Amino acid sequence: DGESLFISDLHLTPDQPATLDCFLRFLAGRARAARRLYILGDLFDAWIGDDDDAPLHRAVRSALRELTAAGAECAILHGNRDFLIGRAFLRETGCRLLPDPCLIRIDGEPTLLMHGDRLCTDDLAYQRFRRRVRHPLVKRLFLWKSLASRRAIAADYRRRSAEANAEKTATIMDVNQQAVVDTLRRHGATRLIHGHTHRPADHVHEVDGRAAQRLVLAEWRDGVGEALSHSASGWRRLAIE
Ligand code: OKV
Repeated sequence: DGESLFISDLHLTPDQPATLDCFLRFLAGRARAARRLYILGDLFDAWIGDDDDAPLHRAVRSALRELTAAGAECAILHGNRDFLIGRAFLRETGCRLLPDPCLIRIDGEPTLLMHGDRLCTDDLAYQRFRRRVRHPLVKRLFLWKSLASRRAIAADYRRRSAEANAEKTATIMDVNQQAVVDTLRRHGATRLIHGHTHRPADHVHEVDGRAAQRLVLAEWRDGVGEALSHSASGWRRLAIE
């Protein structure tokens, strides 16, 4: 019943036009022929509100609208950067927002979809930042500000985050193994698909004596992407150029 495609971490930004072009070609080609596209967070490198009318945002909105108008379904999860994607964006693109985590069935197997940042429980500074900026009242106060002051606040966050990350080790920035097993168990899932860590791999975890699979998606960069595909012929990683 058609192909499902999973992508994440495109981090679209005007500084990387080759990656934007790659994504637009993907939407008009492989994705349009698929039954459903899942975007598991961080489609954008930054998102400060649906009212941001930057050219990149307009190009992506209309390309997603063309995809959904052509009959492909597009489901999107918030990432750690574009968690302010809201109702106006969804209305304009025809995309559906899924909660993080979201349990779906693929081939009868309970499969959990996440962005992945919630699994990085060793990064206490990031989890604190996450709780703060995702608080409904904090989000509303931020969105009440003018676009100009939101841009200034966001630039400040990005500068401070780059400084903080330079001091963090690779282990702190990866998923916590216990968090993975706890999450799989809590949701009764035998498969987990996520992005965020930029460490594409197929992992096997043991959950209560049973094997569970964790498929980690790759980031898109320098005009090259990756999509995880599921169809009647099984699972495949596709290079997107
Ligand atoms: C997103 C991340 C920048 C990581 C700020 C309230 C507050 C939202 C915000 C500002 C930043 C998103 C919206 C961005 C993610 C960064 C740097 C690091 C690790 C507030 C609500 F508190 F200021 F009022 N933000 N932007 N980072 O530029 O897209 O995820 S962002």
